[in-house]
Amino acid sequence: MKVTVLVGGVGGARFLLGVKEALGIPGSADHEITAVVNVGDDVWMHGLRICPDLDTCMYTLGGGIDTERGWGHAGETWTVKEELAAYGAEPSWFGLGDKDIATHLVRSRMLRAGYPLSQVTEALCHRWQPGVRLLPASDDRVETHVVIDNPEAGEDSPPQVAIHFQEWWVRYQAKYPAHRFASVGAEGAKVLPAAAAAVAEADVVLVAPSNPVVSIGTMIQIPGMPQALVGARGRIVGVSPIVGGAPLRGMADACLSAIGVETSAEGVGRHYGGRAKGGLLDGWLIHPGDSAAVEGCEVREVPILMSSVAATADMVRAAFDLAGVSA
Ligand code: FO1
Repeated sequence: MKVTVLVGGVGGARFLLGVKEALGIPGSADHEITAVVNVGDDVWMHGLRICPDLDTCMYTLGGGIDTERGWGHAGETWTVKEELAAYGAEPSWFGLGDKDIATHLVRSRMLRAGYPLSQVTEALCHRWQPGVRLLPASDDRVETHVVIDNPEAGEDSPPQVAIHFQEWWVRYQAKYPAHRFASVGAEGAKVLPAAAAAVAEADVVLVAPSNPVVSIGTMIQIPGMPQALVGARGRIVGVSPIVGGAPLRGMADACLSAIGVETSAEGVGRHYGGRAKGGLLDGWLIHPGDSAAVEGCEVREVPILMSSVAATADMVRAAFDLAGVSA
């Protein structure tokens, strides 16, 4: 069976562990998983191209993630970060670990040599063996920037500024309300052809419980992706990232309120829309106790807390069942 998963960062990586478990990977040879990963969080820092969601998936699936943080290497050290701070080299608010920097050095050198991000990712994955094909949603730059009230507003400075998503997320912990999100580069970008094909040809497409605005939302708007989703031969089933009116981790609520969407399983389900009504979803999994009516989409209540790989695998099997497929 061919399974394609739309994923963002930490939540998406944990979800992929459950998809592997549900399909008996590694081991079974008659299933393949393709993860189409958000590139909107990607950023140039200190001359290095950092791809947080691709790296989080690669490290998590390859067994190198720091499970406490959910990002970066296990057993990390921060010597280079301290040295950069000693030089006053900004940004100092972003946690670049020594081991993680090796990944960014290899990636940046390959990008500068002209390799597309998809080939860079394939090369990095030779080391990590994630057991899942990791594809960036695009080889092009499509960065999420956030419009906020200017933190240093003065009489001659603009009332609003656009900052990179990472600055909003990491430096400011989203404490400045986002007026809107801008996908810088989206107009000239195109979906990675292999990612579009993976969506179109899959027996089932799963939408991971990632941030519906800045991970899933940005990805499905990349030119070419909507067409792939409309033409997908398999059913498209999503898992709510919101349980009991709150996100399980991260700050999806801050993102949802910025676009005027209610922070609830129903709000997100309606935001994605039912596929029979021109939206994304054929099916929508929500947690017991939540309720959601989404026109043109079948909603089911199953436990969706990723409390263990086994629990996540159960949720994935429920998604397969809702999609009318079985491993
Ligand atoms: N998240 C933080 O909250 N603080 C950090 O200092 C930080 C550094 C970092 C470095 C590399 C990387 O791949 C991810 C990193 N993240 C950090 C996580 C990242 O900002 C978010 O996980 C994603 O961008 C959102 O999914």
